[in-house]
Amino acid sequence: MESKRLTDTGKFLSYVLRHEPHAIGLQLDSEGWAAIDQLIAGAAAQGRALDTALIEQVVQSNAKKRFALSPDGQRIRAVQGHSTASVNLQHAQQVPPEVLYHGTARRFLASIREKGLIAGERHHVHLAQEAATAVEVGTRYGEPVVLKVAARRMHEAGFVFYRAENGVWLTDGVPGEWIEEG
Ligand code: HQG
Repeated sequence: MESKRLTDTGKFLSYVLRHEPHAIGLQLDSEGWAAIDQLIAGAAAQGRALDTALIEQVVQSNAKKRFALSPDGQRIRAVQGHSTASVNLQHAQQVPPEVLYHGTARRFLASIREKGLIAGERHHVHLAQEAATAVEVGTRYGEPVVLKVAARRMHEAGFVFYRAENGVWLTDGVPGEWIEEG
């Protein structure tokens, strides 16, 4: 299958499974799961043809492993990155490594210095284990800047960190004192 169709379908799935399930009348449970037959029917009503094989291929081929299928193959969810209030995914708490990285754009730095890292529309601040990943994330918004977060010391001070199924690290917010500009 050509990659454009997979990329395009992946973007659509991110949109409805993370942000706007109501756009196609889809119900997500609090862990973010949607019934695949409802997803297909909702998409069809909007003129978008999906089928199980296409959905499975997107799940498998997605480079960031953004989606997961339930063991019975009947349901799908995004593993992180939600903004919709209907989902409250209980991620696994984990002890973070000494340093995690956050990629952002230079134009956000003044506000980050003032307020720390805040989740914004999404449910968490997203952090990466590798600086290179953070560069890519920051590039989406402008000239990238990589911030170093003293994650282990933050954790020792009582902050909670989670690791999503696809390896993205999450926390509720990062006050400025834990941030170092690389
Ligand atoms: C910035 C992608 C001003 C923050 C990536 C970011 C990630 C502030 C933007 C995932 C701020 C929010 C998430 C403050 C934070 N003042 N700006 N106080 N605090 N910001 O897209 O982290 O491809 O919601 O730096 O790989 O960029 O979607 O978050 O620039 O894991 O799977 O506010 O999205 O994954 O932007 O990206 P986003 P993000 P996917």
